[in-house]
Amino acid sequence: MIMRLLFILSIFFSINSFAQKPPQPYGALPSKRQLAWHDIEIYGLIHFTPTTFENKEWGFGDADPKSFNPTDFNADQIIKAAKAGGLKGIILVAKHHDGFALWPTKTTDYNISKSPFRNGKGDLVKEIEQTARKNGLKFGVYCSPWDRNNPKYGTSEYLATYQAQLKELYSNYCELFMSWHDGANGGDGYYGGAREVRSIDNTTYYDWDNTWAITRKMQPMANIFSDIGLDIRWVGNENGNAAETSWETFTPLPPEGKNVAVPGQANYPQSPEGIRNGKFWMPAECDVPLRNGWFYHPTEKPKTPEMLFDLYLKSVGRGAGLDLGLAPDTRGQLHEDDVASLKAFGDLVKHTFANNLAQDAHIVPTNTRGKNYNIVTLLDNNKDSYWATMDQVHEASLEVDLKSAKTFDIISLQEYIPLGQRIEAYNVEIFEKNKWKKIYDGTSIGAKRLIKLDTPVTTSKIRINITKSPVCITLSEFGIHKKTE
Ligand code: FUL
Repeated sequence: MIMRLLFILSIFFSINSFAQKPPQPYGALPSKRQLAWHDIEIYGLIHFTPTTFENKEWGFGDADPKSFNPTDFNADQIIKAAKAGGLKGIILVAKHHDGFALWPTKTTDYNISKSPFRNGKGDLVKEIEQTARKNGLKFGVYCSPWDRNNPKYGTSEYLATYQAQLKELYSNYCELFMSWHDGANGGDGYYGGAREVRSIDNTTYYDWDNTWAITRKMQPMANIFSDIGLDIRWVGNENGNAAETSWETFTPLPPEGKNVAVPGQANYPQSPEGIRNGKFWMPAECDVPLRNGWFYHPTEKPKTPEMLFDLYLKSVGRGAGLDLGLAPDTRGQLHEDDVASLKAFGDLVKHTFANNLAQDAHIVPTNTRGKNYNIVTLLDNNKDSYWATMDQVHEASLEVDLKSAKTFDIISLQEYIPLGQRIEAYNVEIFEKNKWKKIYDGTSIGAKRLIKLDTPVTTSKIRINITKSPVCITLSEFGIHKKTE
């Protein structure tokens, strides 16, 4: 009798503990550095070099270093404005295509020490870095591989210079969250006075495998951005939006007629959407300037807070990141219009998402993996806890009882991405006039999905139906919100 009881108990406990094992991961998974990047969501990209003083977008590389002479540089003003906009990181263009280094580099004379800035004793990379950190923002660098000033550009000697520049930037500015590499690859330039066109073979010239090995070794938490990764891919446009369906995974493929996929030669048509079941976790960064250009031009105006909010929904709200270009003027500060726009945008995001109208809801799922994966975790404001279904359950519905009628126009969903991107299709229904009415049909969720309804709806019950997943489902957060006016 006792033996039988023990046998039954052991079966009961083994079933229960089996049921509560975490789901197996699915597909390509994010690394620790990528997970940290997903948390940042919005960050800024500062362009401020002699090109600002020339009122151009691409400096030729021939501007006199003395022209870099901001009348009232104020890192605090720039960083505080970024912070008010909700930005959680800053990438500084430490060297743009014009080749002017904003730090006192040993690699070229074309640098800040030859300018009047701080009487030739300045280091603008340090000033921005330290101010960013003081204000709680992460810091990263952009060092252009193309260099229109350097006489060695186009020869085999230049790579050592570029790699030495990266090493300086990786050594002197603490932990970086990003190393940003644009895909501009040669063309006309000053090149030490030669003033000619220099083309390079971008499949080999920058030796990316070895160049990025330096990044990995010296800055293991720096996400390498380029048009094809390694960690973060370019979204394929500079408008600031990912595609409606947006996968976190990607497989860089060589363009037609080529046999290697390298930065500057990606399969761009697939970049906005990503590739379902791609070989790598390589989420999209949506880079877009706050104004029209990346550099400051007095005739331009910043985007309005409404436009920025829309971009936020179409980038962060599609599992991507938003990288907003900030352009200090010739004083070395952000224009007051930019400051105002950033602040209003930051407030709009903050106030809209401060209040989850589903906070007190009662959610009933059609399946749950066990008590460690309880549905209440969807409302705990902690993306590290999650609800999951049993292994064999690949479809599920969540009925959300809001307890009273709520008016909202944004629905927020998050998958538990450390276990991969799993969900492929879902829809949302609301209970209206005694029946369920479908209001949205979706595909990808990933790190975050913000569904914006054209007009607000009022209801006391919502149903989320997950209709397609190759494996059991995970969700970490759910929210409904009303965009503030
Ligand atoms: C591009 C560059 O060519 C632009 O000048 C700018 O820096 C943008 C962010 O990246 O590749």
